[in-house]
Amino acid sequence: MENTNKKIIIGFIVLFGIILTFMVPKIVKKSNNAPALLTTTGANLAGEKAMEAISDTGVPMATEDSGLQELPFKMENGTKVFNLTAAPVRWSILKDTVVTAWAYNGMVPGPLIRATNGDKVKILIKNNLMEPTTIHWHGIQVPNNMDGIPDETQDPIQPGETFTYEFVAKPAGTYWYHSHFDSDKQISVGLSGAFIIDPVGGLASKPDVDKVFMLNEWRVIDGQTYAAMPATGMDGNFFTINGKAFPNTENVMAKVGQKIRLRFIGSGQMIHPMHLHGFPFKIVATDGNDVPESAQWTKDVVSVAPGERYDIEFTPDRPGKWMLHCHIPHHTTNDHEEPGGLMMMINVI
Ligand SMILES: [Cu+2]
Repeated sequence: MENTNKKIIIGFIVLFGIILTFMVPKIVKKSNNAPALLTTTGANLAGEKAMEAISDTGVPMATEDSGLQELPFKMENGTKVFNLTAAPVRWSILKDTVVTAWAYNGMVPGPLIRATNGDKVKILIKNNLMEPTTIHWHGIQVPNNMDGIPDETQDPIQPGETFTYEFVAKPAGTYWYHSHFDSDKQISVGLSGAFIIDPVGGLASKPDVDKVFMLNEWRVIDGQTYAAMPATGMDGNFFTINGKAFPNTENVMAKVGQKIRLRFIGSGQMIHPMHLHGFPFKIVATDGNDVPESAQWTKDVVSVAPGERYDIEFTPDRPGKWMLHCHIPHHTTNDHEEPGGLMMMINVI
């Protein structure tokens, strides 16, 4: 009898030991990995502020109706001089949906800066925001003091100030520029644009159609704009290609047999697997670098992660209205209603 009791007690101790060995680390691990700050605690004032609605007080309606317009330049002593101004603007992403954006030159995305490999460029940025800012030239091989990192490579550009970035545009490829100050908010509400550096003599593949598409997310609740910060639970509920949601996205027009080059730029905080109906395409450049022909993947979906660029090329062999869209179905909705968001048509005649 005593032996049986001992056995039961030992059995319990062993069982308890097993539970301790296997369960406790899991419980501890789970709590270590828990998203402790899904929103903010309220003690983090800067965090609270970043998650507030973007102020629309006194913000004018945009006078431009499309983003990424090519930025004119002036030639000064062999240098191409471009001017940017960062300021808030009310921007229409759909007929009945207006966001409060922080924009370069009053458009979303900011202007398309175009240069030829080896050009000397100077870009003056005037800060008309209520907060400091800087610009990072993503992927372009600039000198370190032109890299746009606040407090590390330059002083933040204060409201009212102008800063001059100056570098040689190289190498050829698809690049983009964006704020590097409080980028969680500033990029999310519009402070980015495309920067294309053409090879001397143009692209070897000689496309007939060459378009840039910047992919973004927006969070609009009760008419107020918030920076879409998926990592905080502040998901986007609108999704844009070049600052417009479907059906207001632009269409690509082409003829059968023409070569089409599309350059995707992931300028938001989410990944977008872009799917083309009708034709496979080749990935001809990644992050501004040409892919050798023997290494070009043939695909009908390309996932564009934040910061990435993919240049694709294809030649339609039959006419039609061919859709191009993100394959995360939520991203093809406008505030949860399909169709919308990241959809557009390739109209081949
Ligand atoms: Cu998507």
